[in-house]
Amino acid sequence: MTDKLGLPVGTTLDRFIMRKQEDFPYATGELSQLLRDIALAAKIVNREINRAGLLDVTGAYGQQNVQGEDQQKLDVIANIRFIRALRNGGEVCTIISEEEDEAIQTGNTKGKYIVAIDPLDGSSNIDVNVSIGTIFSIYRRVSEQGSDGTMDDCLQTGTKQVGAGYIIYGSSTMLVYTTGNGVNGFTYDMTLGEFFLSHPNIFTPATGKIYSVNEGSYNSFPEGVKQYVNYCRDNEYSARYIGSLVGDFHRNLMKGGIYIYPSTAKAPNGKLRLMYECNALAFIVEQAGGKATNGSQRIMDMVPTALHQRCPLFIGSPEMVDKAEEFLKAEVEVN
Ligand code: P6P
Repeated sequence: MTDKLGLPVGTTLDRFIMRKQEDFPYATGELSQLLRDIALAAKIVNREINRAGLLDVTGAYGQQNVQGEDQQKLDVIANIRFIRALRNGGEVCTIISEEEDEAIQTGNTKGKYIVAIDPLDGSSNIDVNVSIGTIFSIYRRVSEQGSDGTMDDCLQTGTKQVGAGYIIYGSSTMLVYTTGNGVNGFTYDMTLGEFFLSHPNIFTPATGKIYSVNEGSYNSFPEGVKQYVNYCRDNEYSARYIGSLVGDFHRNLMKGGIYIYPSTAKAPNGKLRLMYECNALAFIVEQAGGKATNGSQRIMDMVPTALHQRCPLFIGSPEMVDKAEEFLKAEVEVN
């Protein structure tokens, strides 16, 4: 019976980061501290989300962001919390946020890192209690320390990421991240205020039977996407689309599946943003054995030209992404 007593509580995120620090290309502790800063903000945002129904923080904020989307109150709150945590942490010189038109200079001119972040993705789901998430991407600055970050620091290809991750505020709150040495998932224990390692070395199945796409836009999909959706239907795949990228992505990562946001009539370049949604999830999925393209090009090879540029996204199990691209290629050959 005594072997049940004193069971270890598990590995905290902090201890995991310290143990893995030797894996970091720049093992001087700054990236470790940056990850801790993100985890702190995630705990605060998690608390705000969990109380949303009790405080007057649900619903629209009354303004639009640079995307022309109605900001939700929690979008603004999450944006403030993450920017403040990264500014106070001191490791980040510049932040690209979905909620900010321009890059934010933190004043940490000696900071070595740039963070691109979607502070709260899927926030329209907050009022109906559907999972939402934070998505982040970390780059090392290319300019000299001692001044503000530059556009060259911000507009780096996804292959230059030194870290990426997401927080999913779902039935449980999880932080999933990579620093280029595999993908690990941590579940938040609110009673202790700690993230504990719960999903070590995440690998996504090579294929699956779940496809995530908004079939309401089917009529304006490119022909190849229509053909792939028909292929999924003919093979009796499961359609799972909750309108929250992090929720759909995480489920597909764990079970196998594909998420597609193609070009549509309303979003000719796709809806998702390259810098703080597509690149971050592409880094994670590739580290987990998956694949992410824009339908023809590897997401992480795309050269960014604007902070908030959009791109089509095909991401998930590699064999499913390849199959979708087969239909897209056939479309090109026919045309
Ligand atoms: P649609 C949320 O706004 C989001 O960015 C993703 O989280 C989600 O997958 C997608 O947009 C939903 O967009 O056009 O299908 O409603």
